[in-house]
Amino acid sequence: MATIFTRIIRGEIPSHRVYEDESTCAFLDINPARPGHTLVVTRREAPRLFDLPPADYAALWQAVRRVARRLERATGCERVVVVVYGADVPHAHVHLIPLEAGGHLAFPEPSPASPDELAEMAQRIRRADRPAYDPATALVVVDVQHDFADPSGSLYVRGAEEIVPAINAEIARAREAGATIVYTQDWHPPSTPHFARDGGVWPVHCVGGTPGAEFHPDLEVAEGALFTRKGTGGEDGYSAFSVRDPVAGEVKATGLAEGLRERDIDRVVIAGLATDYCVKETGLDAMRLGFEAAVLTGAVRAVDRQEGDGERALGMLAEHGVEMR
Ligand code: VGL
Ligand code: ZN
Repeated sequence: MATIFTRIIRGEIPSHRVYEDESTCAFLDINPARPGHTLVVTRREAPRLFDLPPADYAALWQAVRRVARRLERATGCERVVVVVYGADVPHAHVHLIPLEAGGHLAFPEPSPASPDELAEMAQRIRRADRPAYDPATALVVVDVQHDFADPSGSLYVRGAEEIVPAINAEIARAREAGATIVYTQDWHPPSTPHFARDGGVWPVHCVGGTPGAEFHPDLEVAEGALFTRKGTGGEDGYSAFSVRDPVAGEVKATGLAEGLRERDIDRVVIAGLATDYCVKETGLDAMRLGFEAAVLTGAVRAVDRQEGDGERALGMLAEHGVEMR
């Protein structure tokens, strides 16, 4: 069922709208704590603010500032108080409340805490980092296949065989913590515009069913894992989440996102090959799709067609909010 905010945004319930953009909408609270009390709401229905995909989250805070500036000018208030309460309506939103000079809003029942209580709480918060792996996390092992990972492979990525022990160690850690392991494989037909001889850029590699597409023989293949094959229909399959027709440009999902969501997985940790292609695209897609993402920087290697491509890919992922581990 649509939330009351969605119904307001759709115009099914009347409101006094003061601002809107592509991903947010702001309207007056009908029970204002002060005149001008405004709610800035995401168009996307997420029950809680901190569950929003990064792009919606960033857009919401941009809108908060724009609306706050308008409230300052419109009401002549001294400051705008920002409240994220959320227990009222399960649809991500922020309250903006104009406050006159000398005015204040009461916080709920403040009472002094002892230095010991404060120290204990501060320590608890500092240690509350999410563990490296948990049941809501998937370790995605990208394309650790013969043609990329073995020095005799047709698209050998320099240093690839060195990361296999590190990946195996991560797989063991992840399984211990109840995380899901996902293995991806580049899996091309014998002829595809992905290959140089058919008009693309790459030497023939990872042809489905041939030894070149097999996992590196030292890679641990865990029981109960998910497997994703990319490019099976002749597409470019750089991301574990989507493939793209190199001629028509059409993008299709691989089904991995749905598979992860079915398991209530909200974070992916990425290792494997190659940093500047499949690792990069997998990380960008993960963020786009609303997953948290991390890259194991010691367990990836780059093609580096241009010197520095791998480093630039990591920089770009970090800019998009991917954790570098
Ligand atoms: C990849 C180039 C071509 C990869 C796949 O796995 O990164 N790179 N196909
Ligand atoms: Zn490929």
